[in-house]
Amino acid sequence: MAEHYYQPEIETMPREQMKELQDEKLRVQVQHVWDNVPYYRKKMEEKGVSPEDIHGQEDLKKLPFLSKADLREAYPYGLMGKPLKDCVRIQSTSGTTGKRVVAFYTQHDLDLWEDCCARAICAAGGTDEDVCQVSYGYGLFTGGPGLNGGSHKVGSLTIPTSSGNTERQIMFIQDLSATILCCTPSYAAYLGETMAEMGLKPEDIPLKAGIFGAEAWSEEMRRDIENTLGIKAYDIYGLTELSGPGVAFECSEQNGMHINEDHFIAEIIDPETEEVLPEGSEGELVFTAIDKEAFPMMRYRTRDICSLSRKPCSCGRTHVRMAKPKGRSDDMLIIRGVNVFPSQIETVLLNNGYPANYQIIVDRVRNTDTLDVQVEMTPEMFTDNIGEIEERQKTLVEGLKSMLGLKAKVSLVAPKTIARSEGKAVRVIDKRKI
Ligand code: DLL
Repeated sequence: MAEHYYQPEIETMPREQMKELQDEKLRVQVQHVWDNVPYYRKKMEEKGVSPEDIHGQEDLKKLPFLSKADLREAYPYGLMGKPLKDCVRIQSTSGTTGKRVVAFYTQHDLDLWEDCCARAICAAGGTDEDVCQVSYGYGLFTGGPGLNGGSHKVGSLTIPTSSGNTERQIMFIQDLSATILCCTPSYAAYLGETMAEMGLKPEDIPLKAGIFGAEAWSEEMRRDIENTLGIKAYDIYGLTELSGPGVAFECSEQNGMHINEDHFIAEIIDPETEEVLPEGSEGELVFTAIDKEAFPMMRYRTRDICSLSRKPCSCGRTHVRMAKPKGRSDDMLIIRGVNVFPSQIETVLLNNGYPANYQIIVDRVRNTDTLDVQVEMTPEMFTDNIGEIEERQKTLVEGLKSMLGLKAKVSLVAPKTIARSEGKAVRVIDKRKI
């Protein structure tokens, strides 16, 4: 299939030209922020930097960072770059602790966000012939509204099911011939499981592609979803602070997500020293939004851990690619001094044939951290033969030991005992913080 772009002149723009475009937008944006966002201007003044010091992205490092703490401090209006009367929408994060992030959008900001989502849908093969079922949550969460807007721009017939009511989702996929499914990977896995229970095979449904994101998911989980739904599964990344889904998206190569560089400049920093790291290094992703008006994020620290690659991509897109984020630095567990990402545990479980239905329970018993991984058996594995279960548990304990360098306790539980998620899955229960 020939590669399909939404805005080919931008998506395949030669790199030199892209840099010029970014530098020009960055200069204008720094001036905009200086003139209109006193909170950030103060930070710049404290660092002794003014708009005249910023000529292009090589000067980015002179600018101060913004973090979640700044967003909390400035909540709700302190980081706005436009008066409220020029704004047409707010969206908010799904966070459960502290003040949520409230992001503001002008019509221009909504347009650029929806363009990014339209690019993602086209990269997954979507056209105006497609029927796009959007099963991300609608409302304050950006997943539903973002992909909905992108789907309209592509001209696909959009089914705004939102999340939940799983059997009805499957009914719509079948009756309305949905070809593209947009939801979190954990919900896609649950839809696949429910379909199988309903006796449906991949060839019984018309889906061809899925656009899944909003949470970290492993390559193994991708393979599982692709097999159970009979589709090609594409990753999509984004965050409310920068607009929502579509900051970056996968192409047919499925090898990293192209960052929409005409809107967002990415850097990778060492989270401890805050130093910018060279291409290919793993570190914290930092973004500067160079043409958002209402909520102009400068050097925003995402806390997501990944690396960047500028290697040419066979899809023809020239935009830099980010590797699948391993997880957030604040998702990283430190267990008995060892750094553990939930995605590493997921890889071991799925490589051993288990479904992505698991929970990680961390506790502290007599001053020692404990790691307990509960994982569901598939109906085919399910048995009451204790010896067999113990053998299976032992294999997983060994697999985890070699992946993490740490001894975990593994408990195999019966199918369907771990709660399913319709949005972002909650994988970790850290009782040490309670
Ligand atoms: O999750 C936006 C979104 C919606 C992205 C739908 C993709 C699809 P927030 O609720 O603000 O926004 O959460 C943002 O989710 O910093 C990452 O930690 C994580 N995240 C988002 N996409 C991915 C992904 C939406 N593809 C936070 N892989 C981000 C890994 C992801 N983590």
